[in-house]
This record gives sequence, structure tokens and C-alpha cells, in this order.
Amino acid sequence: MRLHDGRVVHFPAVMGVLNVTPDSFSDGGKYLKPDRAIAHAFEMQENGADIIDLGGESVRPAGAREVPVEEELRRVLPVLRGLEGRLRVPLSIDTRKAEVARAALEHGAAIINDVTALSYDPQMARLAAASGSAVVLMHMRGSPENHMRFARYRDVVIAVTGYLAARAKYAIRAGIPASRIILDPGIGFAKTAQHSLTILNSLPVLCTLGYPVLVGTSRKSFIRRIAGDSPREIEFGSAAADALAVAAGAAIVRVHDPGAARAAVRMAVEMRGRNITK
Ligand code: HH2
Repeated sequence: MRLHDGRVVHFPAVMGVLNVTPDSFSDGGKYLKPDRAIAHAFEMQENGADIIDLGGESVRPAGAREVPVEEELRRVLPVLRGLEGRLRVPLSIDTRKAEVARAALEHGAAIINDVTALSYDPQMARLAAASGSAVVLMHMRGSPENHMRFARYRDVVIAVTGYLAARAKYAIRAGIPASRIILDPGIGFAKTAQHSLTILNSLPVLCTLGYPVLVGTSRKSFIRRIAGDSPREIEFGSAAADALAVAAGAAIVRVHDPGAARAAVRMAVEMRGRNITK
């Protein structure tokens, strides 16, 4: 995918998670100090991340609390300033707020990762269109605060695919080029473990929409439940899920450990052929 700043992300790509939050479910508080967050971004780049995804608000699948925009800006701005012009790989901003996304774009971010698929902030679609940034549109029901109340589907694959097709249409109508749209089924968001597994089993269906698909399974509760709860089991389980997601057509995996994911993605590519994603 060619980004508006001319940089190209080759698929399958590894997106490294950089949470500057006190309460993220797996790494909350670890990178709250800007210096530590900046160092971790460079470390993830060295370990094989193709994109760094910076977030200042936890939206963890277990239920999160909304962060005021001033606080979110206070968390991400020092990190944005510290990374601007120094990161080789593109920066993505994980936010549902246009004001935060705008600040990130001004500091060189090229991707807006919006877990509400441009539905939370009416300014978001216009901002993405005007800036030329790429967008990640994720499926969820309700909001990050209450989505688990809505984890009921007649057919989760049809519901997710239909929703994302409609959000992509909305984005295009708002002026975002189709070539800069990425879709994400939102693993763990308004989904039980079984829903997440069903979706992962049906990724080729989502891929038929013709957009790159991003999958974020890293360290989520269904991995812990299946692979085990020790740090090694969680990491191996996440890497296995990344490999299988890429083999099934995912273009981007969003991960906490880019080194492990990079190895897993390489195996998937070599075992299934190099043209498994666009
Ligand atoms: N998952 C999380 C956050 N943002 N964005 C996309 N596009 N897809 C995801 O699956 C996704 C996401 C939750 O993970 P994490 O960032 O580790 O936790 P938290 O939101 O608690 O910071």
C-alpha cells in the first residue's frame, strides 16, 4: 500500500503496538514515560515492525474507560515529537478522536487506526480524506466501554463482513480513496472467544471485499484461554495465530512482539507461497 507521504507498506506487514496508557490489558503503564515509549518504538522497528501503532487510550476488549481528549493528547504528543522524522517505518495513530488524529498527522503519522470505523467522531472521515491518510476501519458493536453487551449474532461472519463493507462505502463517499482503506474484524470486540475463532476461520470471506485485512489477536483473552496463561504460552499462541491469519489472507497483523510475529509471518509466507496477500 502506498501511503500519502510516498512510503510503501509491503504486505504481509507487522504492526507493532505502542500503548502509552496506564491501563492497557497487556502492557499498561510500561511505556507511559515518553522516553521509554520512544525507545520501545525503535526497538520494535529493529525487531521487524513495518508500522508502529501509537495509542493513548485503552480500548481493551474487557471494557475500557473513555479518556478526555486533553489527556490523550498529553500522553501521545511527547512521543509523536520524539519520533517525528526519526522513524524509518510509518506511524499509525490508534484513536477515535479527530483532534488526536490531527495532531498525529501533523507530526508525520500516515495511518489512522479507528476502532469505531469513523463512527465516533463526525470530523474523522473528513480529516482522513483531507489529509490523504490511510484508515483502519474496525468492527465493533456499542463502544469500547460497553461492547461485550452486544456479543450476540445470528451469523458473526455475515454481520462483520456486511458492517465493514458499509463502512468502507461510507469512507469512500467521504473522499477517502479505496486504495487507502484497511478493514479489521475487531477480534475480541463485541465478540466471545468462539466468535473470534469463527471469524479467524473465515478470513477469506472478509478478504473477498477486496481490501487489505488487519487482524489483532495479540495476547487477547481467547489466546490465553487456548494456549495457556504464562508469558511464553501467550506469545507462542499469538505468533501461531499471526501465522495462520496471514496464511488465510490477512495483510497486517497487529502485535505486541514484532520479533515473534515477523518469524511467524515469514513461515506463513514461505509455506503458503509469496502471493498470499496483495
Ligand atoms: N485491539 C486493541 C486496540 N486497538 N486496533 C485495531 N485496529 N485492531 C485491534 O484488534 C485492536 C486495536 C486492543 O489491544 P491493545 O492495544 O493491546 O490494548 P489496549 O486497547 O487496552 O491498549
